[in-house]
Order: sequence, then structure tokens, then C-alpha cells
Amino acid sequence: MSTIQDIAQAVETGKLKLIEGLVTNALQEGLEAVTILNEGMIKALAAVGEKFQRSEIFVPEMLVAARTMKKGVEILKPKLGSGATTSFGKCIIGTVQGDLHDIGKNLVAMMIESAGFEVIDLGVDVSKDQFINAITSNPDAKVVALSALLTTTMPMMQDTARAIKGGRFTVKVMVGGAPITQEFADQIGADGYSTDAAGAAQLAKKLAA
Ligand code: B12
Repeated sequence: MSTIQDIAQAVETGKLKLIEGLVTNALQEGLEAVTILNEGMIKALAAVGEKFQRSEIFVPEMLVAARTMKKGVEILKPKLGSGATTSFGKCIIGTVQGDLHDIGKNLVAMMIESAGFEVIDLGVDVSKDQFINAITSNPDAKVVALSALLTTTMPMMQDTARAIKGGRFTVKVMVGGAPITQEFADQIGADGYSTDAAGAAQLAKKLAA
């Protein structure tokens, strides 16, 4: 029997080879995909971050935990979407320049896509100019979603959001990521902020309406 604890433990200790079986078993046993994601995987990565902060583990361990989570999310993916059929238009998403974290951004992209958007994912380390070029090439885009996980890349999020808001674009800007707050979002002139992927999808729909 696979429990949430087994999954959390596998992510935390980077048991890449075990994760597929554990997640598949948990789903077969009737655990909800969203519970596995939130209680098993996201909490485990938060614990990994705390261990890193205490210098109990280092970048390689953090990386293997991230890979394990990604593998697990692949298995959950078909179960996480809402299967919406309404079309809300295009959403451009990316992690801002200097930042390579993409697990949260990918979850947000997945939820936004399943809420009914066509997602244009620019990936990680995306410069202000790359965002502007993507908006220029997709003038019908409704929302741009910026992700940042490092306090050192928050200024880049600010530059990017301000450049977009300062241009002649109608697109709405939403922001998120672990260090981002509503206060910061307001300060940089973003149109919206959410703490998690499910909230991000709701917010994108509201902004596109
Ligand atoms: C995994 C990880 C890595 C992996 C990333 C792999 C990958 N492909 O993403 C690797 C090993 C590469 C890595 C590298 C580094 N990392 Co790192 N990493 C993490 C860790 C453990 C987990 C992040 C994660 O994926 N969480 C799970 C996801 C689901 O959560 P999330 O990203 O927050 O996303 C959710 C919300 O924030 C929100 N959201 C996210 N984006 C968006 C966007 C929008 C628009 C919206 C609305 C919402 C939203 O929705 C998501 C889903 O619910 C965190 C710890 C932590 N507590 O965050 C440290 C952490 C972010 N890393 C940290 C550091 C220091 C680094 C390095 C500088 C380490 C180093 N010395 O090299 C490098 C930086 C590399 C770079 N230039 O980016 C620090 C940052 C400290 C700080 N205050 O800035 C943290 C907090 C660890 C710590 N406690 O010290 N890291």
C-alpha cells in the first residue's frame, strides 16, 4: 500500500525510481490526485527547502528531489485537469530572468491550460524582452503569468511587469512564486496574484473575462 507519507518520503529523499510506482499505486487505491500533489509532493519539497536552508542537504539533493517530484507530477497530470471546454484565449507564462525554478510554474501552466486557456510557455530564465516579444507576436493574449522563486529575481519580475504595463498592451499581468506577496504584486503594478496553482487558474479566468 502506498501512502502519502511514502510519496513524501520518496520526493524528499529523491527516490526517482520508486516514485512512479508509488503514485500509480496511490491513485489505484483511490487517493485524490490533488491530495497526493499537495500533501505528498509540495509539502515534501518545502521540507527539502528547509533542509537546504539549514545546510543539511545541498543543490544536488535539491535537484534530485525536484526531478522526483516532476516524475510524479507527470503521472498525476491526466487526473489534475478539470477538462474545461470553454476557451478563455491565450496565456503567456514563464519564470523570470535569472531564475531556473519551474515546478510551480509548470503546475500553474497545467492548471491554466485545463481551465481552458491556450498556454504559451516560454520556460525559465525568460528576459523582459522575451516576454515583450511574445506579447507582440500574440496580440490577442489575455494574460501574462510571471513566476519567481528567488528573492534575487523579484526585481526582474518588477522590471518585466512594469515594462509590460508601461507598453501599449491590453494583456493582464499576474504574478506568483514562493517569495511573492499581494503587497509586492500591488507595488509592481501587477493585475493579480495568487499563492497556488488552483488559485492561479481562477485568477486567470477572472482577468481574461
Ligand atoms: C526544487 C528547488 C530547486 C531546484 C529547482 C528545479 C526546478 N526544475 O524547478 C534547483 C536545485 C535547480 C534549485 C536551485 C537553486 N535554488 Co532552489 N529550491 C527548490 C525548492 C526546494 C522547491 C521549489 C519548488 O519547486 N516548490 C514546489 C512548487 C510547487 O512550489 P512553488 O514553486 O512555490 O509554486 C507554487 C506557488 O508559489 C505558485 N506559483 C508559482 N509560480 C507562480 C506564478 C504565478 C503567475 C502564480 C499566480 C502562482 C505561482 O503556485 C505553485 C503551485 O502551487 C525551494 C524551497 C521552497 N520552499 O520553495 C528552493 C529555493 C527556492 N531555492 C533556493 C535557492 C537559494 C536556490 C539556489 C540559489 C541554490 C544555489 N546555491 O545554487 C539555486 C538557484 C538557481 C536559479 N538560478 O534559479 C532558496 C531561495 C531563497 C531565497 N529567499 O531566494 C529556496 C527557498 C530554498 C531555501 N529555503 O533556501 N532549487
